[in-house]
Amino acid sequence: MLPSRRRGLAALAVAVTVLLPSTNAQAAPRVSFVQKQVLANPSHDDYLLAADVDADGNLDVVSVLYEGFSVILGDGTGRFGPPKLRDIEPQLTFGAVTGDVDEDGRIDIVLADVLSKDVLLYRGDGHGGFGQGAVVTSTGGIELDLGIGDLDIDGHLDLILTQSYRRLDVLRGAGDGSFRRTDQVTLSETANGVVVKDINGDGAPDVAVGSFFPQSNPGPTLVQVLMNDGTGDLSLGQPLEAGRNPASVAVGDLNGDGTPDLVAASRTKTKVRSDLTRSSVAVFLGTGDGTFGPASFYAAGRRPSSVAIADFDSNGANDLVVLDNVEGFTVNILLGNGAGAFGGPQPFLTGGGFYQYVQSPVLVGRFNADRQPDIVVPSEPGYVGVGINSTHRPAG
Ligand SMILES: [Ca+2]
Ligand SMILES: [Ca+2]
Ligand SMILES: [Ca+2]
Ligand SMILES: [Ca+2]
Repeated sequence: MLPSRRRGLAALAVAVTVLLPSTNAQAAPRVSFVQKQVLANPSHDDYLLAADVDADGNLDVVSVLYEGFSVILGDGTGRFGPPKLRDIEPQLTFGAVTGDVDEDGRIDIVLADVLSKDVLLYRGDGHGGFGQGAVVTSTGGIELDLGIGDLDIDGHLDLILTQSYRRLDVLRGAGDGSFRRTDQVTLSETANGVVVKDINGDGAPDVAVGSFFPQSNPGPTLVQVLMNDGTGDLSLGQPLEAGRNPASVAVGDLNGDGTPDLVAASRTKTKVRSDLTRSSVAVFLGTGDGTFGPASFYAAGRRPSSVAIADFDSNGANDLVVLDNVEGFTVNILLGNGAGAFGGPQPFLTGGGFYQYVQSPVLVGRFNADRQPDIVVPSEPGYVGVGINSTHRPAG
């Protein structure tokens, strides 16, 4: 049952601000956040995106709902305006991306709609509004996720679409909002959690994918790395064992050697090896040539559904944020030691509520003027949870 949009709008008022200290008594917290519940009209299965949709220089949030986009404009001080709802045809998405795919200087949204089996483009008007959905391609399968990046380095954004039946398609952008389906890669697992990042340092973006719906059973599930040959053609690289159901993958330098590393968050804690019993994120240190060393596992809550990388305490070492989503949610911060190892989870932004079927990513971005990364996560119906990083300075 979808929540009533009118009810949500009528109930709108003021963001509730709650100071939420860490409840981790074991270690003195070195990070802190000011938590806000910001009205956003989300339904149970909303998918969050962060982008500057009105081109004012301040990061905004778009909640992709069953019946529309809820656009929440950031003012650059950590505050957000009232949500603006843009009705669209009913859709259900497990994956959506933002980018200026038609190169008019305005941020657009591309989403994979499971109901129509279409990939749809919504062109941004540069003021936080979006046009009618235009079909980019029809897939005929169940779309599991989208990624975006300039794979063939021609200056135009391309799309990566993962589907059921272990399919991964590359849709090459022409720069006018149209895409041409080219390569199709058969994966060893169904894939979601698409990351587009240069892994081997050749300047061509590569792709890494997790697998929330693995077909292999039982046993560890593979994170799959696809290397770009420089022309946009992808081929499967080293498979990485990352626990069971690695729903989310992030790539970044975790040990400060300048080469990208990879972390995967696994939603279940099925015992597939003894060292996985209580562990929930798998960290793979990169060699720089596209391969990775063996996994190190770190506890990160009960059922981590999303992971992202940022330096939350501004000490020069990247840290992890992991969204733990079972019934209600917790955002756990795992502080990095700069050598690729991580401390125990420090919980922040705990909220009540619900099990979210659509696995929205945890968003990391700078929503106020300081240089500390902030967090936005799906929250209770009607709201998104915002964590303004106040580690080194109280946030407004
Ligand atoms: Ca903005
Ligand atoms: Ca555009
Ligand atoms: Ca590369
Ligand atoms: Ca750090």
